[in-house]
Amino acid sequence: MATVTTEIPACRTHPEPGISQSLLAAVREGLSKDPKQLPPWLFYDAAGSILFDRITHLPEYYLTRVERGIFERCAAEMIAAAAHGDRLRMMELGAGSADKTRLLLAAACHYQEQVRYQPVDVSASALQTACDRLELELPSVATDPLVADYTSGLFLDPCLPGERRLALFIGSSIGNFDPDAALHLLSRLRDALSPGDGLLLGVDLAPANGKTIPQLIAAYDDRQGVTAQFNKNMLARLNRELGANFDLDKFRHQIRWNREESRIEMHLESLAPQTVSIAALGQSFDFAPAETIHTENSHKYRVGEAEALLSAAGFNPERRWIDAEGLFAVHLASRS
Ligand code: AVJ
Repeated sequence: MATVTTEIPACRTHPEPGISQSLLAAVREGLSKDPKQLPPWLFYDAAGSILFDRITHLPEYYLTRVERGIFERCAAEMIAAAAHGDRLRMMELGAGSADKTRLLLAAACHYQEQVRYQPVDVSASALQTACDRLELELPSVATDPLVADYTSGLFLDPCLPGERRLALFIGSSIGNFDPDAALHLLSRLRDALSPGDGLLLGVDLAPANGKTIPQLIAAYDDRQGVTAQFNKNMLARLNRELGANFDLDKFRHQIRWNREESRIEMHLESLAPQTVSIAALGQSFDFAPAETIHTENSHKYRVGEAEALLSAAGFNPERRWIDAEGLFAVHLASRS
C-alpha cells in the first residue's frame, strides 16, 4: 500500500499536538469549579501507575490483598458458578496490570482448557504489557485487547452457541463512580452483554461490625506516605505536562471519611494563600489557605446496597464471596 505523507505547515495558533485535549479540558474545568476538583483518571501516568502498584503492596491497603485472597480460595468455584455448564469467554473493564485476573484465568483454563480474554482499557501500553505477560504465563489464554473508554459504551461481538461471557469489574474500581454514574455504567455494560452472561464485581465494603473507619482511613493514608505521593503526583504531572508551577510542599495529602455518602475522599489541601499558573492553559488559579482540590472518591457499599445496585442495572445477584474479616466482597450476577 502506498504511504501518503501530508505536510502540515507549522501553525502556532493550533494547540500543542503533544498535549491531549481531554487532559486540558479536564484540568480547565476541574480547577474552575468551586470546590475545585480533578478527576481520578489523571493519577495514572507512568509515575502514577508505579505508585499505585506500590499502594497495592502496602500493609494498610488491604483491598488488593484481601480480594486476591478471595480469588485464591474461590476462583474455581466462581468460574463454575458463572459458566452454568457452558464454555466461558472472559472480558475485563479497566484491566490495568491484570495481576489478580490471572487467578481467575488460571481457574478458567482448568475448567475448559482454552480461554479467550478481552481486556478493555484506555491505555494501549498497559494492555499490551498485561497481555504479553499473560500469554507467557498462561499459554492456554488467547488475549484480544480492546483499547476503549468503557464509560462511553461498549460493543462486543456475540458469543458462539454454548458459550457465555463473564465480565470482570474487580479491584473496587466501581468505587470511583458516584452511585448514579455506577448505575449508568453497569446498565451500559448490561446492554452490551447477552442474557445469561455473568458479571463479577469486586466491592470494598462499608464500615460495619469488624471493619472500622480508622482502618478504612489508614488504607488511604499510609505511614510510608506512598498514597500522599500518589495524590501529589497529580500536581507533579500537571507541572511536567502542562507547564504548571504547583509547589508540592505547599499542598498536603488529606483523607476524609464522608459518612453521608459512605465514601473515602482524597483531597489536596493548600497550605497557604497562593496562585498557580498553568502555561498550557494560559490561566492561573488562586488558592485560599486550607482550600482543597478534591481528587478522588472511593465509595464503600454494604452488601445489600451493592446487590440493589446490580439489580437496578438489570443483573440478578447470584452469589457473593466475602473474606472472614468482612472487608471486601466479590459479587456474581447474571445479566437478565
Ligand atoms: C483503584 C479506585 C480501587 O479507590 O481504593 C488507592 C485507588 N486511591 N489509593 C481505591 C486508590 C488511593 C483505588 N481504586
